Amino acid sequence: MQEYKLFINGEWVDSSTGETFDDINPATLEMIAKLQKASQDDVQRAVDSAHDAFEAWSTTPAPGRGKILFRAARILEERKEDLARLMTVEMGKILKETRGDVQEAIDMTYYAAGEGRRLLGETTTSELHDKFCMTVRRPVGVVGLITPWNFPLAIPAWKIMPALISGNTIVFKPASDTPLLSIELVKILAEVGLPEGVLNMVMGEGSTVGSAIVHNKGIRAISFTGSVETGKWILGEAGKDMRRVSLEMGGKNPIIVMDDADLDLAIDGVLWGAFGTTGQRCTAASRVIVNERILPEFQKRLIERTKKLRLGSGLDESTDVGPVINNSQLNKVAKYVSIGKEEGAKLVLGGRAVKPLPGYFFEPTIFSDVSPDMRIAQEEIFGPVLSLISAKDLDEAIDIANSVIYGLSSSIYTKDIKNAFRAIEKIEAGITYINAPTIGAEIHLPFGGVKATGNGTREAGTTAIEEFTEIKAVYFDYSGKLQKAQIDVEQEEE
Ligand code: UN1
Repeated sequence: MQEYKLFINGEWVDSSTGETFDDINPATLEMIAKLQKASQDDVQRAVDSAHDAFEAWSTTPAPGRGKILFRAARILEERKEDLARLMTVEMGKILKETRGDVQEAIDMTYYAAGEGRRLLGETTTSELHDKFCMTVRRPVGVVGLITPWNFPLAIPAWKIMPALISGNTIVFKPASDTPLLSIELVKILAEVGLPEGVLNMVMGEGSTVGSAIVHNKGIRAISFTGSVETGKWILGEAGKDMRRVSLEMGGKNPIIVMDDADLDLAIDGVLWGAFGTTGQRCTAASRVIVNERILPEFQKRLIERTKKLRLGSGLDESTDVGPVINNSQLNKVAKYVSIGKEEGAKLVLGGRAVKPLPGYFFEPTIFSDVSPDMRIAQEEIFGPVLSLISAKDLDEAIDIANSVIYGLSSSIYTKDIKNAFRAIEKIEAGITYINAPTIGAEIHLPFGGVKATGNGTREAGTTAIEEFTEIKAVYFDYSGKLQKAQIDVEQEEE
């Protein structure tokens, strides 16, 4: 059994705890690797190494940093199929999706590499003569990156690549359920010449390793994707030392289906949005808000199509839905099914854990007659459970869409331009799709949400650089005399 160490200062080193944890294939329950658990001291070693590397890395011209990223992107491309297969074995989602996950990392790596020739600031005018004004971007310093298990390569790349191109050095903790893709990514970056100490990886539990990152004052900014509870806690803890935090947390993402929608298209979208990745996406569609006039027909056709989804090993190309990640997620999904029944929603499909293989499988599940205030319509389940909610018109559908604490992704199926623009204007979310499901964000657009989904920051897109840089305003006075802003300004003649 392969045992993996921590990556500190350019080397794979033993953790100081002597303890390990297991990496399990969620479809078969086979153990695939052992990972060393870091201690608080190990985190400190990683932070020290990132500090030592900062001066040289942050002063390397950004296009030079970009060259390293371009090389990494090419290797990711060459190894795409192997990485996708490894990801399916470790995380469970089907090959089509793990290939997409790797592709998302490739896209982000190229995009960030190209950003090395931009990192744009602004030049602007001055109120005074012979004075030049501009903004420049500076790296934040040592940053702490904490990533989830559902996108084992894409989300690490969303964070690592923009942080690197911006000149930061990194202490990175991947999710304990899926560290292997992060290990591969670290190996690739080392192979293409990332200097030692620039990227350090520590593994282990959130309560020890994550907490040590959050509390380490040497880390200037933290970027976290995960649960609302953990995100709130991080914001509070890091806030005590006024350190930057960017959070991307859950969703209870709605798809609104209007009575003028193309129903087949909407059903295709709902199936993909709700049951893709076994519902384990922040962006997964977990509520479908359907116009009451078409609800019976929609429900009938949706159930027929959902019944055809095949559960099984993600390595089998004919599988549609893989396992959930672990036993505690399986129990959580089962618990929400019980809650839904107790609340009086009607279980119209699925609802049970099943065993096509020894692992953690749960049937695609649909509840009808869900009222918007039920817990299954309010709380993030992060599994293959969909709630159907009836709405009499668009206004009511939007009110229902907005009635949750979250605001990440959203969607509307309609052929009416007015409905589409009303949804864009009124739905409280960071992302709105028209005639497409809630999942499938592209890396060159901002990703993130409103309300409890985050703290206002956005990842990816041009905002990726904002997340990892400080802006400095520069005033360059070449008049050779003291000029006072606001005071020495020429007044217009009355
Ligand atoms: C997530 O679930 O945390 O838009 C990220 C999507 C993917 C990213 C999901 N590109 O569904």
